[in-house]
Amino acid sequence: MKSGYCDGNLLTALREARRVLVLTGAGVSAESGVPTFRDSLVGLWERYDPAELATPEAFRRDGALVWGWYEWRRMRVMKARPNPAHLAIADMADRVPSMTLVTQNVDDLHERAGSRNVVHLHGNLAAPYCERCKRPYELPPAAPDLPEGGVCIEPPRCAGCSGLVRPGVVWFGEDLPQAAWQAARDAAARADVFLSIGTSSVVQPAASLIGIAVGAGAVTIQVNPNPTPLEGLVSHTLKGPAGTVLPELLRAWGPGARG
Ligand code: BV8
Ligand code: ZN
Repeated sequence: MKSGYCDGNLLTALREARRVLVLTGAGVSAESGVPTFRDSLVGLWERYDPAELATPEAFRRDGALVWGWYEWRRMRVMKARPNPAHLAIADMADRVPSMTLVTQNVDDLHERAGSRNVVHLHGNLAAPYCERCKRPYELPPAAPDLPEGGVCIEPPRCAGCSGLVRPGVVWFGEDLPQAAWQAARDAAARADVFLSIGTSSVVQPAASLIGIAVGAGAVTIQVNPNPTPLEGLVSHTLKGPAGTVLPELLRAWGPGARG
């Protein structure tokens, strides 16, 4: 079902919402210049399928290729700034009694936009750790200075056990962090409004959250310039870039229950 920003049912649902769940994907960071998961395969990595490179097997096979890819992506995130989509999502939290923000993104742009208690389902680029003893690895404060086409970088070694340090993300084939996944499922089961923003909704189990919310009777809204498998399932689709759609939606929404 298509909607404009000023669809009466949609605005009433937002204005009356008590518990809102927002799920974001890489599309929310796209307008900050952070390539989406698929767009990040350029230069050195362009011949790889992301689902093949973001795996423990790839890291074992060629740690320098994989560590170099994550360092290049971390550099892009550190040079990026939150965009109006991140800022609108942070603002949304002040308009409803309870909002849970769950992200599939591994960047910290939601936090830098002012969002708090962000639930990261797929980990975080800024939190690498030793694959052997799990000791967190302290990254240098400055952004890496890497060529745009990317470069292979040997993964660092753990100071405690000299094991290999790995990116702090959830790779394909790895379980999601238990607490984060539980929090996301609880929020989906209790939400009266579920906003799915900037995600292709193909990666599991994150993509199953919307089904939990629909089953619990939530009003569901997706924001994406492109079609996704959620068409026909969600109550409302707002077609367009999140950096434009979300500020417009907040203007139509008004100050909100707590505004
Ligand atoms: C697991 C971290 C067991 C790494 C990522 C069932 C069926 C089939 C397969 C599976 C299945 N269950 C499990 C699997 C296997 C697999 C999977 O889902 N495979 C896919 C390929 C089908 N899942 C796993 O292995 C997961 N682990 O299942 O363990 C288990 C089971 C149950 C419960 C617990 C455990 C682990 C998955 C996590 C993988 N790691 N990220 C890294 O980043 O390097 S996933 C990664 O890809 C991203 O985090 C993102 O979530 C996903 C997709 O990336 P993108 O395409 O870039 O982003 P997105 O999908 O969000 O799409 C971009 C969207 O933005 C597009 O729609 C575009 O139109 C839109 N857009 C663009 N510009 C804008 C915009 N939108 C708004 N505004 C804009 N301006
Ligand atoms: Zn170690």
